[in-house]
Amino acid sequence: MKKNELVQKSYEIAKERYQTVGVDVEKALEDLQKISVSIHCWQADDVTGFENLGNLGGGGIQATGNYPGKARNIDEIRQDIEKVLTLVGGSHRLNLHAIYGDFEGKVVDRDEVEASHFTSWMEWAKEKELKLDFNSTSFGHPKSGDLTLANPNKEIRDFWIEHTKRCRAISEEMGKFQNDPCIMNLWIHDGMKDLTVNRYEYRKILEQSLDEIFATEYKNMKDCLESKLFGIGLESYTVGSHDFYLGYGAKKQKIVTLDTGHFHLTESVADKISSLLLFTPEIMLHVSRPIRWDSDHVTILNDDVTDLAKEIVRANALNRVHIGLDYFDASINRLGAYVIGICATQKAFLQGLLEPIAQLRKYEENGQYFERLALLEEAKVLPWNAVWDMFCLKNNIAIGEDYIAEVQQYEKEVTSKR
Ligand code: RNT
Ligand code: ZN
Repeated sequence: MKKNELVQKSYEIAKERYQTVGVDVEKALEDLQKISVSIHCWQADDVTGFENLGNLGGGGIQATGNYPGKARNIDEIRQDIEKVLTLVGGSHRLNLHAIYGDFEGKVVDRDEVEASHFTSWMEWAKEKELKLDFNSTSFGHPKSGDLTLANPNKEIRDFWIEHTKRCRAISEEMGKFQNDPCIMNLWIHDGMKDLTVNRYEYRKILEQSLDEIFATEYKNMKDCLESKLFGIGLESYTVGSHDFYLGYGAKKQKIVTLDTGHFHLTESVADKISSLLLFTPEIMLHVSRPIRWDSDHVTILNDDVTDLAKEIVRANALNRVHIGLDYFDASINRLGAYVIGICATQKAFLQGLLEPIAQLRKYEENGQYFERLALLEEAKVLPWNAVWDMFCLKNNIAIGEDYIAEVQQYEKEVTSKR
């Protein structure tokens, strides 16, 4: 039997099987189709970007590995993303960092970036039916040091305030151009390697910098703030901790970004969803995979990710959660890494959408906790994979593992020649 027929057949059976637990598979597929993933541009080139400022050093972030074929310029990144889009279903977004501007060989420092440097991205994205999201970039620059927006040194702080303000203005232009809000994420690495006696001071400075940055109100962009537990070289203290941004976000009604790699390893990020939904306007996600620490391994389908997706679906909050990816593995085929992470995220949401939630809630209402636990267990092994294959078939993309060969082919023809 041909693969397509096999998929069709399994799907029909799965559909009936799901009916027995009151789940409408077609509705789940429709909903999955509408979920877009904000694809991070930085997996394509190990967070290098296109600035022409020379070898920056500066720290704050690090990709490890030297797998051949990384994108070396704007055309190659676009080519790679276009290829990725042929291998995944659904319509998506592209998440750009400020260092990925189209600087045309010119030296443009971070306090000089402007919307014109992103015009070609906006036009390209429109052509590819992608919406853009954006990020300020405070790492990898001589002025990055240990402290940027929280730096007591006014000159350095002002430099980063100027950069971040400009990034908001760029995001506004992107949002206007694409007629859909551009989500701008702010992550800074600010912290201390060793014990500090000024925790309060730096946080106070950061609060003031943010107030200054957010003084201008925009209509076509949305701000989000990303915390972190610690960074390499900054192990003792992170100014922008989760408590800090949670407080700031709740007070100022800003979006808080949850990067799944930025918490204690036993902490449940899924559990944060419902609280954030109550006190902050929306949520931005960086779906990643911590290994021992925030190692930014490729997102895979694991309990952390499915729990997260299920919580969002259970809270009926798909319209309030922006789903982005964040990892940069330089040790394997980078394009394949994209496909694995995007599909894993979609699969997690599909599992959430296929949950027999009505029955589970009935059990809970009746205090039938054995029944609830039993059905939760059984739901894990219902034939969601047949529905996933159907999603691939409907989207006219490689089914299941078939993308492996396509990635290999692209490597042979394109990336291995770089
Ligand atoms: C770093 C943060 C941040 C970055 C990107 C490149 O720990 O997760 O989101 O990964 O901005
Ligand atoms: Zn992140």
